This record gives sequence, C-alpha cells and structure tokens, in this order.
Amino acid sequence: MTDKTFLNWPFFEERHGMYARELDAWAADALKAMDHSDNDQACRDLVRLMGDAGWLMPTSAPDGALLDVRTLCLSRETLARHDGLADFAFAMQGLGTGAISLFGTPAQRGEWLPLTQTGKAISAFALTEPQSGSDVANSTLTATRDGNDYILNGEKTWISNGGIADVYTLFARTGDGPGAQGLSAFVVPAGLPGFEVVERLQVIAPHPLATLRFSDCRIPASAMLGESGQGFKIAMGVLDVFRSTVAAAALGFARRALDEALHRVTTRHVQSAPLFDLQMVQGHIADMALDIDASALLIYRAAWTKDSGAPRITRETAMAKLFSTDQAQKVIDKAVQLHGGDGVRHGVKVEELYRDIRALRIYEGASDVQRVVIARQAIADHHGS
Ligand code: COS
Repeated sequence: MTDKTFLNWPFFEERHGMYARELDAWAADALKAMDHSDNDQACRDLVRLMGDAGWLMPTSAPDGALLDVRTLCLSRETLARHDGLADFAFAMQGLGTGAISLFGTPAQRGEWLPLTQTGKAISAFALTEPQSGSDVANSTLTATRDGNDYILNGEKTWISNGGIADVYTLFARTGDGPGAQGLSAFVVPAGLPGFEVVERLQVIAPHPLATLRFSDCRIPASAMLGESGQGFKIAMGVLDVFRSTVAAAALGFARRALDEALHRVTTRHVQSAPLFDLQMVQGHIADMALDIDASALLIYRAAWTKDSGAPRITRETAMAKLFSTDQAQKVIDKAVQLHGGDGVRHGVKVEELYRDIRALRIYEGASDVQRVVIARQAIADHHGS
C-alpha cells in the first residue's frame, strides 16, 4: 500500500488529507479501464471525466481567489501514481489557465475558467518557440497593435494540448522594451483565422503536442492579460506555482515505482527466498524511500509557503522541481532494474513510468535552469546579508 503518512505533516490541513484520500479512491476505480490508444481522444475523455466528477475545480479560480498549491500538488501526485495521462490532462487545465486565474480581469476569468474547471473546455500554455525554450526573454512571436486589435505573427512549439485545446495563453512580443521587458500575455481562443496547427509532435510518453503558426492572426486588445510588457513576469509567476506541481507529478511516478518494486521483490524468489531478503535489494528500497520523502518535503514546503501568502516561491519551487524530477528518474530506474527483463517490457508499469518521467526534467524549466535560478537566489541572498 502506498505510504500516506506524509498527509499528517504540518504542511497540511485536515481538508487536504480528506481530498487526497477521496481522489485516490476515485482514481483507483475510474481510471483503471482508460483506453489510451488514441491520445487526443483519451485526453478529451479524461478532461470530461475529471470535470464531471469535480476534480478540475482546483485548477483555476474564477472568483480571483488564490490557487491552493497544496491541493494542486496532491492532485498531480495522486493522479500521476494512477495514470500519467490523467495527470497531464489535469496539469494542463491549470497551467493553461494559470495566467488567467492570477492576472486576468473578472471578465476574462468569467469567460473561460468556469468552462475549463468543469472540463467543458481544454486549455494550453503557449510560451516556447523554435529558437527560445529556456531563454524566454528571446521570444520572437510578435503582437503588433492595430487600432483596437493586435495582429499575431510567428510560431510556438512543444505546446502541450496543441491541436486539441479550446483556449491558449499566448506570450508575444509587443515591443515595450528589449528582451524580457517587451513581452505580453494574451488569451487566444482556438480556431481564429490565421491560427493553424502545423505539426503534431510524437514523444516517448505520448500526449497531444504541437507546433502552432500565427499568420496575421487578429485578436482584440481586450485579450491581453495584465499590462503590456508584463508578459515575462506573468510567465514566471505562473511557472513559480506550477513548477512545484511538476515536482509533485514526479513524486507520484516515484511512489508508484516504489510500490511496484516492493511487490516485485516480495513476490519474486531467488534461491528459494524473496528478492527482498538480499541486503543489496534492501539498500535500493531504502534509497528509493528516502528520495521519495526528501522530494515530498521540498514539494510541500514550496506549496505551503505559497499558500501561506508568500508573493514568490521561485527558489523553493526550483529546488522542489530539480530534486524531485531527478530523484524520481533514479527511483524509477531502480524499479526497472529490480524487475529484471520485465522492467523493459511494454505493458509492464515500470516501463511506462520510465518513459513518463523523462520529460519532467526538461519541461517548465529544465534541471539546469532550476540550478541557475537557485544559484542566482543564493548569490542575491549572500550580497544582501
Ligand atoms: N516572478 C516574478 N518576476 C520574475 C520572476 C518570477 N518568478 N523571475 C524573474 N522575474 C523578473 C525579474 O525580477 C526581472 O525583473 P526586473 O527586470 O524588473 O528586475 C525580469 O523578470 C527578468 O528576469 P531575469 O533577468 O532573471 O530573466 P532571464 O532572461 O535571465 O531569465 C530564466 C531567467 C532562465 C530563469 C528564465 O528565462 C526561465 O525560467 N527560463 C525557463 C523557461 C521555461 O520554464 N520554459 C518552459 C516553458 S513551459 S513548458
């Protein structure tokens, strides 16, 4: 059985423990028969299923309330433990609308969030470009003012839910200043003239992913989120919140890998004794359990700090993401090893986890970007002291 003692940590209120247990019970039943053969359809079905059951409510805040980061993390951790695609579908409803929740006007929030949090609309976060992944300040897609409109020209790529989303949060250069100062954020509905999906990308853990092209695509000036020139800070503010949820998804994958490994080493025998009787195997299990708890501590510290009113958790969330995604990769690798040949066989859960975890060390800020963020904070603290 998966360890749940962490729910008693002081980071949580009673409601969090109840929520996590209820979601776990729901997911164990509702997600077990999900058909993933058609990714697009599976994602649409998952969004609808979770929306109908009320599990997407924490992904946004139509009334402008703060997002509860602990609930977001518990959701991703729990869903990832059951089904990587369900975690993905949940995560994108949050990341795709994060800027609307945090920076939108009441009208912008009222238009989209009641739809995305009930699973009636799918959302996406369009930041990355062919020539700027980590270097967001170098984004080149332009939004040029024309009367009461902006005209979009350029490309975005690696956009999760690209092709199936109903609404995109898009970052574009409005030219208010150089680099990071010249970006703005917009809400862009799918299907506008001049907006096309030019490529669908295939990856090792399949999910909807696309390159988008905007050619003289016209949007009203009222589609802007926050103020002109604030796009970089909006993107970073959204990533501050959601990077800790990526760490939580990695934690969910790692917990599942440990569960699978424990089952394996207690049921598989070598020289008439369970694998677990070998001290070297016990050493691996101990390392896995330790990495999991250490990750959870960093994640829920970050989430609790934000929920307690901190304006920024850049350092905490970077530490949580860096450590948890890297450690989850190691935990899952150990689980694969303990499964022997079965560990690399299609249809065996740890093989799926091995593919699921890899992208988490890259997207929403690669591991080395997190190191840059942590080091900059350390030097700033040093100079300030
Ligand atoms: N919240 C609010 N403001 C922030 C912020 C945050 N988390 N991080 C930075 N800013 C502000 C800075 O304070 C600075 O403001 P001032 O100009 O007023 O001082 C401004 O934004 C520019 O910041 P900085 O100089 O640090 O920008 P850089 O171009 O050096 O960017 C990194 C730094 C690399 C850390 C940033 O580009 C990044 O996080 N990249 C990864 C992006 C990513 O996650 N991509 C994946 C896309 S989603 S799958």
